[in-house]
Amino acid sequence: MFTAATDQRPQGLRHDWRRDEIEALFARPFNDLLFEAQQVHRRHFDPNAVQVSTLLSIKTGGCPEDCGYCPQSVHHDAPVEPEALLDVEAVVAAARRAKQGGASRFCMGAAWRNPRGRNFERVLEMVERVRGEGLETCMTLGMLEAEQAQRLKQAGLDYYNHNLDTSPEFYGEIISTRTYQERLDTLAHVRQAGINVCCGGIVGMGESRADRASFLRELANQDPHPESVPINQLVRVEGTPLAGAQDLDPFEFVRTIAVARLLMPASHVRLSAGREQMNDELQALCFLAGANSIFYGERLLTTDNPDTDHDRRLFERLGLHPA
Ligand code: SAM
Ligand code: DTB
Ligand code: SF4
Repeated sequence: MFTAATDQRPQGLRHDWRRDEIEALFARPFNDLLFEAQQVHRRHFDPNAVQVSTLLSIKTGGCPEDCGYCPQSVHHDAPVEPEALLDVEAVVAAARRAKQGGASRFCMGAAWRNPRGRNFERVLEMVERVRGEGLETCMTLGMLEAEQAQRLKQAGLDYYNHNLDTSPEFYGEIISTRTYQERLDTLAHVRQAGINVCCGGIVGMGESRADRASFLRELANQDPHPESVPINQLVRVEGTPLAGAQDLDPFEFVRTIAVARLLMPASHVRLSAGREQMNDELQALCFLAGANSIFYGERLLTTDNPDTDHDRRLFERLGLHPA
């Protein structure tokens, strides 16, 4: 019932979406859109199971890229103290704590344009050791060469997170130091190495609905779909160019989740950054719209995530359980 048994790849998935079709989904009455997304969700997943990942910043700040949303860029003046790459033992200790807290996947993020030299050797060791603790592993280290992706695979990496962030049309408003095509190239290297792809983006950066449709089209027209699709709501950080971005209508955020669910029915859609700024009712609507993964733990990379007690209580109140 939940996934097709034969070739492990669910049947009937589309990779040829047009933007006008996706915009038509966005424009549907809210109740119709959510009902349909929930129906599709139930065909592929246990509707009350939510995958739980914990995030750790293994190398913080000092990043040479100029992503307009990001507090870790050297181009901006956000209150983030740069730190060197963590020791392997510190990462393993954090992974153990995450597992005890109930996480099934441990995601490690580094503020790099791309990994290099001895640092790359150290992250390979982190992958091996964290996997040895019985957790799924995920890394986000910036751009990868094909050979680096293969070495991460050999070390046992399960997922690589690399986001498209927004539509190709809006992208130039946000980032100038890395092209959209470079992102697609890294994703191809990850896919070719046989690592699961975690790829999504950010909404609430001042993009239009047409941009949100175009961004989801880029994700959904990848074949196969990314296994994991993080939808982040912009966390506005003082000192970044997007600190003063306009509020996004919360229902528009829920619609984005629902459309992602309809376009990529068998992928995990992660209600990612921005939960700390949402109330419980809005998060519940996101789960109803088809979100089935979260980051659990009181910190994202440099910004706050909800308290773990609060999240445990939210799961209880909604009858959700970790997948
Ligand atoms: N440096 C690597 C890279 O960008 O390729 C990996 C780490 S980077 C922080 C991972 C992702 O976090 C970004 O692609 C972006 O989607 C998300 N992110 C960063 N800052 C954010 C913010 N203020 N609000 C929401 N999402 C954010
Ligand atoms: C993703 O899409 N969201 C996570 C993860 N991938 C690495 C990062 C969110 C970062 C939010 C801002 C911060 O804490 O620095
Ligand atoms: Fe650097 Fe990643 Fe932040 Fe961009 S999103 S500035 S690449 S850490």
